[in-house]
Amino acid sequence: MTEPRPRHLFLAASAFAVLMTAACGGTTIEDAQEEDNAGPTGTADPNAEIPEGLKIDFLPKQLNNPFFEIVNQGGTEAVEEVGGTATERGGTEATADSQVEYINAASQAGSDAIVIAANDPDAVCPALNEARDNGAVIVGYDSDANCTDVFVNQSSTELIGRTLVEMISEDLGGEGTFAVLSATPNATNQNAWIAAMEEVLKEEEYADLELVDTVYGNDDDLESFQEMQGLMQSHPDLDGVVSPTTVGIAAAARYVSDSEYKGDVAVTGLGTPNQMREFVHDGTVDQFALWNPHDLGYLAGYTGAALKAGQITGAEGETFTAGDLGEFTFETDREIVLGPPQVFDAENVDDFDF
Ligand code: RAM
Repeated sequence: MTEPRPRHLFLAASAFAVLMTAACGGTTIEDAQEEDNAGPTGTADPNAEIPEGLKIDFLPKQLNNPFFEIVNQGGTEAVEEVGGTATERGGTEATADSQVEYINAASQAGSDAIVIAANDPDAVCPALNEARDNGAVIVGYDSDANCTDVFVNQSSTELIGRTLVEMISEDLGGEGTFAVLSATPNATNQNAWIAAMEEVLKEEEYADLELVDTVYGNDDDLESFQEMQGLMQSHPDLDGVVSPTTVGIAAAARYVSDSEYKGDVAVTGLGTPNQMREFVHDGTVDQFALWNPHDLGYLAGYTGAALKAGQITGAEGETFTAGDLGEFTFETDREIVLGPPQVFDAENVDDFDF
């Protein structure tokens, strides 16, 4: 993939995220989710060498999702940089069942690190725990499970929820009804972001915004399109939709751009610039957000290698170097954060190529 040109934005953003995470202090939603996680054990040796030939397996939520294609290119790049072998494993539907099969396959193939975007916080855990017993370290990326060793979070959960609320509020002039078109009902990441949005919506500034419905398109393009259509049938006066998934927002925008609602119903959420560009230029979408998917995969790949090598255990305060992205610190136990989301609009969407 072509690097996003204003890369410095993302790097500056990482530093900002660290500050934000420190400033916000109580990451309550994340903490609540992580109660059952394995957590750091042993002592880190920052000087430990990454052994050659590590087998690192990436299990995205599903294949053929353009977002994960970019994430996993970043992951593969990192693994190649440390002299290992990256394997991407997954099915075409975002289900925990299919992930269990691929976790078992990775484990049987002698995986050193399983890097997973979980489709369910619990259903993948028996298989992941077995893989760990078989020698793999377990890294959550994008969407965590309750049994990972560490989690590579794309951004602070609170900040993503806040950004989503801010965007729909700006789109609606601070007043109106909106619905959420999410991914799968069990997705850890989307559920955490929706919970964060609900918290932010309690603030006085957002008193005139009303979240009237939440529907699930299962990160399937057609299902998401139909859910968007269904939303307009059940709420003909709806003012906007927030879709915190790159699959959902693209389908919602396509539906609205071709309907009588274009210009009337606001569409925002999390999307890739390459998928959303046409809808920004045709006036369907004013703004949307995302992080750098390539960097998320790259950071997750380095995290898997560093964890397997013993450079880190995931304890608060540990630091390691993730190749070109530089140094990262566990600001809290078992979690590192890539950086804050970037907002895209007509002014900057053409500056990004992913
Ligand atoms: C979809 C997936 C992924 C999420 C992005 C924003 O591609 O649901 O998990 O992080 O959207």
